[in-house]
Amino acid sequence: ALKGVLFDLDGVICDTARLHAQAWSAIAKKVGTTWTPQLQASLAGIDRMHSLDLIIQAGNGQHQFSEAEKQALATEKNTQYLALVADLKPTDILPGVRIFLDQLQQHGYQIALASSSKNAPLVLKHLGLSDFFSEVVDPATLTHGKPNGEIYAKAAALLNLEPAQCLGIEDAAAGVDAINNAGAVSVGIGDAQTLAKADVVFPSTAELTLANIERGLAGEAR
Ligand code: G16
Ligand code: MG
Repeated sequence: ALKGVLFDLDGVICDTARLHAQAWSAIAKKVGTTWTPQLQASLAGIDRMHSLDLIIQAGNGQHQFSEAEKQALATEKNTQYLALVADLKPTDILPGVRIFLDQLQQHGYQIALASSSKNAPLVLKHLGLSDFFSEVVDPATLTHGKPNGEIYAKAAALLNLEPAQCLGIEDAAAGVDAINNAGAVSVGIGDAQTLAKADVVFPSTAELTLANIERGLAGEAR
């Protein structure tokens, strides 16, 4: 039986992508990369340094960035991102998420966070959700980023559960792959085609209820 639920943060609990985009687009301009919706989408769930590499790669390749230059750019992005995070409020929680967390708690599910973001605890605090999450994976302890399953395997282990006893909830294809690679049950939020590998997909967080998830999983040929 399912006993735990492992949440992604960006795109599942809060639209922090909007804030990451604001901060990254300034960096993109600096390194001579045109900011596009495609580039923004490719950064979903990707950790900070790999995101920077993708932004630099999308440019004209005229300048080789040293490790020190990259560190400085990443720090600049994060300073800007933190200034934006400081304004987050409980009203920035995505639709239905707060009610779903209440429902999970009432039904005795254990809840953990599996975000690639080093700022995730701070975001949860501003949203007033910290108390729901008994465990938060520290991405600094990981060897591999999503789509590797390590982060979801770790989140399940922190709850003392097997991955197969857990649902993972993700909005990005790389995240759904990470859940599947860990051996947990995957719930996708977003476009059914993009997230075709998820065990069940809902168009938005507003559909996240235990009943909908049970119905979705039961309807699936397994
Ligand atoms: C999030 C975002 C990514 C971001 C990453 C690292 O992942 O989707 O765009 O680059 O966190 O964030 P930070 O720079 O704050 O450590 P997730 O896993 O919450 O979707
Ligand atoms: Mg996400």
